[in-house]
Amino acid sequence: MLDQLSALEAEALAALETVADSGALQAWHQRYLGKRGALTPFLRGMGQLPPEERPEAGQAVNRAKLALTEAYETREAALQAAERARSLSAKAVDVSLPGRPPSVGRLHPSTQTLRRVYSIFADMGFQVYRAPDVETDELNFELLNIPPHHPARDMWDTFYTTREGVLLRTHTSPGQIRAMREYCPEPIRVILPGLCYRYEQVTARSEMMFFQVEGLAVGKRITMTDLKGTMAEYARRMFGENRKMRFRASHFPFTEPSVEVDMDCILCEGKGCRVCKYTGWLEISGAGMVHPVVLRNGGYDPAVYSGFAFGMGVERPAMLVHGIDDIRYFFGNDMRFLRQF
Ligand code: 2NM
Repeated sequence: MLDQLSALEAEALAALETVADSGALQAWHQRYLGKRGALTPFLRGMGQLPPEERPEAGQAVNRAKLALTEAYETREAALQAAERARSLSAKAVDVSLPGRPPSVGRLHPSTQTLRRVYSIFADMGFQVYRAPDVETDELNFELLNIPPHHPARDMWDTFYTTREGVLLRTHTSPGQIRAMREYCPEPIRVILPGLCYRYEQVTARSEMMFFQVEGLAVGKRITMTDLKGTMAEYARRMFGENRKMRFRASHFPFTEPSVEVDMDCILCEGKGCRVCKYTGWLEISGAGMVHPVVLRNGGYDPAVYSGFAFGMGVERPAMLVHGIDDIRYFFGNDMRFLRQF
């Protein structure tokens, strides 16, 4: 019996050598180690042996079973490794190829310009004040010294809503009233950025929706020289050193006196070109000293307090700096445009 056992073991090990894939390996396992495999009769045959031979025979069978099981596991691991190696070389991955670049977003050019403006005015002590886009007629016009039916209203073509007295703000000035009422009687320095809306013909030079930044300083001895210094510092930081500026008399209902702020044309250095319409000057802002009526509406006594205010577009300076010739690109959502900034 022991001879038969070792003959079977040798046969099984030799057969295992020829097994080349996992299917053949399973067949081998069934044939030698399975329930009805070649080893089972030896285990079953124990009972027929004389009792004194049983321990030795039992140990021999167990040893043979262990040896075959170990050989099976070794072969199984070797086959798996070979299959993995085959699949790796067949479906090769070239790890030296460059990866797929993740698509990275960017800030809208108006946002980039706005952030430069915030930074410049922050250095002069102005904080950003946020106010709603949907406003009342009272805040957008009346408290800014623009009464109903006054001809000054023709300066703003307004989007009215279906609710009486509610409109889309035509400028960020209603936020100035909100800021004054929130902080009075403290002195304030705020800028108000945000979208404004005007019911206008859309052209290369005017959109129905645009960004504006207004500024406001209110205190006890604020004068027009403070306004001029603030505008000059802004122009230098935004458009470069050695910028020249000038004030021209103008009119706004909420300021008195009112001015237009010009700087020398950054494209022709003041010599005259198509962009500055051969004047050598570019208009960068409207401004003035806050009208006493507006100061009072904001909660300040105009006999004690004074202030300056200014308002300017955001897309226009961005167009100048980047040489963009049509304002409609800003809200056209065309990636070919937006990707350039
Ligand atoms: C401008 C030009 C001039 C302005 C005035 C005020 C307020 F509320 F303080 F009176 N806010 N904004 C102002 C003054 C705005 O935009 C062209």
